[in-house]
Amino acid sequence: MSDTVSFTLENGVALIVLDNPPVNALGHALRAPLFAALEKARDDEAVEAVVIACAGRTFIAGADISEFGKPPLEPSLPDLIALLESIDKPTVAAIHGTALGGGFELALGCHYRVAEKSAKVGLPEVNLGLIPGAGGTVRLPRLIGPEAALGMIVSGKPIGMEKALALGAVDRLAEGDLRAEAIAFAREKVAQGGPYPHIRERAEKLAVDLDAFDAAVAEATKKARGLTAPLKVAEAVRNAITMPFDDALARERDIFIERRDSTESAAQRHLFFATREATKVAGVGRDVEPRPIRKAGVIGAGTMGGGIAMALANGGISVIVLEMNEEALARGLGQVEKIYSGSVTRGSISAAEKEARLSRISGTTDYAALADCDIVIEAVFEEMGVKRQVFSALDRVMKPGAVLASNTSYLDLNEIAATTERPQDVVGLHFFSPAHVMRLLEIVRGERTAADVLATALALARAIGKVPVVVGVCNGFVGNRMLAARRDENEDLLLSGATPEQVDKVFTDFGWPMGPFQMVDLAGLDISWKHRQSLGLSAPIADTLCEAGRFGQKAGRGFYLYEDGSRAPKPDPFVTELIERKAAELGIERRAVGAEEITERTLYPMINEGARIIEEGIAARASDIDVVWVNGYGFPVAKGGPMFWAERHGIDRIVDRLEHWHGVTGKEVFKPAPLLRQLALTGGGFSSLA
Ligand code: T1G
Repeated sequence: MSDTVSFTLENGVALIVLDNPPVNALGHALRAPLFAALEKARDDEAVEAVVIACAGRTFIAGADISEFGKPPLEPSLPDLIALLESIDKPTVAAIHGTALGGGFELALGCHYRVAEKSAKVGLPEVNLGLIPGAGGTVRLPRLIGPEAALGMIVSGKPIGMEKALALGAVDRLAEGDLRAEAIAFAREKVAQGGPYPHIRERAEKLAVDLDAFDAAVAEATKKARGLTAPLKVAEAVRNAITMPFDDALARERDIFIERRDSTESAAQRHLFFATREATKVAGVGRDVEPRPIRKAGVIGAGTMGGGIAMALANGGISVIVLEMNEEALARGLGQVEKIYSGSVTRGSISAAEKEARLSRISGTTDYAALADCDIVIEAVFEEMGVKRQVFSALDRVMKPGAVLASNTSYLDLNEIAATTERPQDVVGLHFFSPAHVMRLLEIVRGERTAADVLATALALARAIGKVPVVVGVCNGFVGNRMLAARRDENEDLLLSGATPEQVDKVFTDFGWPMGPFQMVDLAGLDISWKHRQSLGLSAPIADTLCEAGRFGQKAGRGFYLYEDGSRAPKPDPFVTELIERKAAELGIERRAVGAEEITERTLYPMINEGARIIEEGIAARASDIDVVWVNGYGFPVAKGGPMFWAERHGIDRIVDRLEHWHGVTGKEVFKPAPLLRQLALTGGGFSSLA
């Protein structure tokens, strides 16, 4: 047939095997020969049944995402499945690995599904801003029931075979050789005789109470977080209940095409590839072996140290936490236990899983106890002298080849590495608080960091479910450096005439989970106050609030009031009066400040700093910056990240407004970066830099 599709006939069963590495994505190179193979199976009288299997590590993992946005090539996936459903001989999908998206939809076009016990099936299109576009929202409800289908497709999470068998999503689990057992299964069905009903003809599970279904929709889409696709999934699944099959199928395709062509989906597909691209690091090819990590050490049992220890334990790695004294150690480990207990109470993990994770975490006050760790991550006070002391001690104690990592959020890693005799083993692992929750991990590459140490950091990130981005050494690396570029303007906008709630609303309208003033109230104004003091900086309004003990939510007041322990921010006349007074002291005549100005004076400096970061090589590519901001700071997924958004918003427009605000304020953060000017002139975007 072709180099991607083979066709063999064994004892009346046509075995069609797809081979399109790495994940058998259903690109045109696969669809065309597969269509021919299915026609052959349909028309050849010697064929009594059909088995579709895949070579490599997985069954079809979906449509080829890289084809979206390009002119569609026939045959389409729906054409393939329609052909499959025209075959009145038993058709069986032999599933291993992850049958996802269009792959699972193709399997649903078969009469039966036989799977390996370790396989998973799912419809994750919602993660790409899409809905299934080849019948998934119409066939799956018929197979497993509308509510079960709704939960799977809105969450986008695959299910394992135990659940899939119980729901009826697969018909049999293979005990041994998948292909042989799928062929035997097909022979059984031939022996039983027809007819062989397709899923499209089965409607018994659609008899559900629509009010109950609508209630399930409300529950399932609660976490849509402003994304459209989850809501559209619900609409399509509801159509499967209320409409004839073909009408629901046609409506599904219309919705899929509308979503595929949306900026929201383009943003989410950009992030899919950007996240994977970020793991491709210059000088760290696939031939560079990571060092094995069996045991880790963490220095410091505070909020960050405890969170990092949990992240490691959650990834199955045993951890020994070092603190300066027993009391601090007990306090830190006690906090870890409390957080795990909270997860059990909320039903996030079982009590057994809590015990399993806790069993991987131990404590010590003696550096010598860390000697045989494969990696140690320090999370001590953010002060260079303290870091240097810790690394000197580690240099004396740790076995040769151990990786020495700093969780510093902005200090010079090269200076830290120079404290040791082994700078090549030193790397930055910048976790984001809470470290056991936030997915971003900035891997800071020092001048001397060895390639296999970077490979080790990347492998560790994958093992503990983090999203890694390798960054260079500068103050704040990527995320915090861009945040600093925005931060000064937050206060200046208040002095200019905006209120905290006006600024925060512009952010939440944009899609951020919360605005900068709600965020600093949540994090604690005292944290940033100490940071400013360490840098000799001031912020007239925030400093005054701190001097008054108004540290934010934890103090019941900050930029907002939090009455009776509520977390709901209320505007506070004290803050309004303070802003007016400070503006008067500074001779600033306050005026109306519009939403556009707020966006220009906060988001544009970030993008400008991002351009500088690319120019300096601190980030290897613009999409790495998008990955940082979406996974570490809550930048709205639907906007694809600051650099993706800037390219679509118009870089020339951004440069023009930066010029304006640079003229008005004279501030460096508004002076357009040369790269930004160049892109504005050429009309290219950041993606043109690839
Ligand atoms: N299309 C194109 N390339 C893909 C791909 C896909 N569907 N899935 C993976 N890749 C590439 C990926 O970019 C990487 O490339 C390599 O394969 C290994 O991926 C009509 C419309 C399958 C669980 O959303 O979840 O079907 O970096 O590093 O960690 O209704 O890939 O090596 O060059 O992620 O082992 C629906 C997406 C599509 C599944 C494997 N399907 N993929 O994880 O490897 S839309 C998905 C994954 C659709 C239909 C709709 C994962 C994986 P490179 P990887 P992994």
